[in-house]
Amino acid sequence: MRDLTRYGIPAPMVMVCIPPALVLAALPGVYRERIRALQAPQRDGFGRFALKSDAWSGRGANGSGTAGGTEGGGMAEPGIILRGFRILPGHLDRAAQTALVEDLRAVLRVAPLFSPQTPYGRPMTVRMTSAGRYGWVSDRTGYRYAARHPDGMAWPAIPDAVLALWRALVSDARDPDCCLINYYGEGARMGLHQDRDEADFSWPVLSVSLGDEGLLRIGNRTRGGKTESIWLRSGDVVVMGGEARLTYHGVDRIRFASSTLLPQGGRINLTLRVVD
Ligand SMILES: O=C(O)CCC(=O)C(=O)O
Repeated sequence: MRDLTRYGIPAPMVMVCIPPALVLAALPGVYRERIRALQAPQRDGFGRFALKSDAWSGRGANGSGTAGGTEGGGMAEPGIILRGFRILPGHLDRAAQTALVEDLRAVLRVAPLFSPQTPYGRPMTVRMTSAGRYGWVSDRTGYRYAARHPDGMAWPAIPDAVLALWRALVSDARDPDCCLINYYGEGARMGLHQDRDEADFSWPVLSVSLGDEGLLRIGNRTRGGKTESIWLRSGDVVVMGGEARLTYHGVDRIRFASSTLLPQGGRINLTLRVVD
């Protein structure tokens, strides 16, 4: 049986044995969305799916020659599919998460977190920095990739452990150009948006969550319409590719201090992108 409490569904609701349709209808919306997310893999036959080969569509599985493909048969791992977002709960164990945080501290010593502004001059609540050939920046002149940190230094290299994740889950034929590092302190959030500053949308975006839980909201390929949400926890990895590559998404809130990974609390999210 799946551990539904892991998705924030209270234990008593899990234990009572009444027809699932009745339970679903009676639940508040946010619980309903989580249960639907859990059911999705069973509905579409992706209760288990092979990474690289079908973790996303568009590259790799059919021998496009530019992605990792299915060599080795792919690694099967339980996952959740929500509107095409492939979520791998707990992909990184605690030791891997801790090691990754250490790697990121080294990045931040060279390229500190900064507070971006929207093009409309409003400060974003998320602080950020990047590693790789490009970093993502935003200020009064717009959203864009830049070769340098706003303070003028080149971005540090993407840590090996992060590249290893990309190579294992997405492609070993081409590395990402940018590892955007978002830090969500208490009260930080990210509005619904599309990731569309990259040149080639056939490359997926790979996202890694560390630290406090964050409520990911997933919308549609155009603005508006119904959305669904799922709590992401430390160690969860998400692949946004294929049809989901241009889907609106955002983080409504975090549960500050819900994780012990970061001593000061907060949530780190990494997104790996091929830029040009
Ligand atoms: O924090 C997250 O889980 C999502 C981050 C995101 O959407 C982005 O950086 O574009």
